[in-house]
Amino acid sequence: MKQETYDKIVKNKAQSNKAFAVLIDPDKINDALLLKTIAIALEAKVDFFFVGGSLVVTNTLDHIVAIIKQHCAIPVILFPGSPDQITPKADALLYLSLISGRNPELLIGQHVISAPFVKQSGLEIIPVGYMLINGGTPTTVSYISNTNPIPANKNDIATCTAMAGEMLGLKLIYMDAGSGAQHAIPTEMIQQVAKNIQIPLVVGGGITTPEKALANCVAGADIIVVGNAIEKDPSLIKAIANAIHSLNK
Ligand code: 1GP
Repeated sequence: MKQETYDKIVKNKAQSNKAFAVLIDPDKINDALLLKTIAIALEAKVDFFFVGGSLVVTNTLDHIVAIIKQHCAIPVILFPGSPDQITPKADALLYLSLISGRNPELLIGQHVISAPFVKQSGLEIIPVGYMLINGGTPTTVSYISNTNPIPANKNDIATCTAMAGEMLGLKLIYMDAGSGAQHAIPTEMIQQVAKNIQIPLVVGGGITTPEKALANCVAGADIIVVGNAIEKDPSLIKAIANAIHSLNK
């Protein structure tokens, strides 16, 4: 099985280097904006593109990934809201199990149904323990997934959930307050989770400033994901990338 993208993530972590992933939601982008975003991302040395959304109503995923691959070598990682959000043109797939929730469909059910199709895609598969953290308002992902997010002040629940995910063999923990969250995940929670797992930690949802991105990295996040804020102001990419990469050797 392919492992190039995951190896890159692990190597970054081993060197204590922090990475920045720009999230592209296929519903919220057009070709012109995508090309502009790619140009800025190249200049800012963005590490990854994540592509996906909890509700994708357009049929442009394949097209969007093709355009990114055509214009740059930044790895494209699918972040699917459902098993049909897959294209073999990407470099890797976040194979998400929603371990903060108790909806069996999103823990294993949909994986069983889509397994042959996912395998056939030839994509690099990265098994991910996906954890929703309460970001203040109900987000699309908590509504669609029909699960309760972990309360933002319950650091122990988040930590034990991440530890269980690691011991189950998942390769990455992704803590997400949900796209457009009112409050990003508190740094104290990130710190406690990061201290208790060895696998890389991805943090996203409601991050809108370089300061918060930097604070999350100092707290122990290995990859910061930003979508919403960048859609509104693509020039933020440079400032956030600089903040995150300022910690790297
Ligand atoms: C959402 O973590 C991502 O799943 C990014 O969130 O769009 O709020 O940056 P934002």
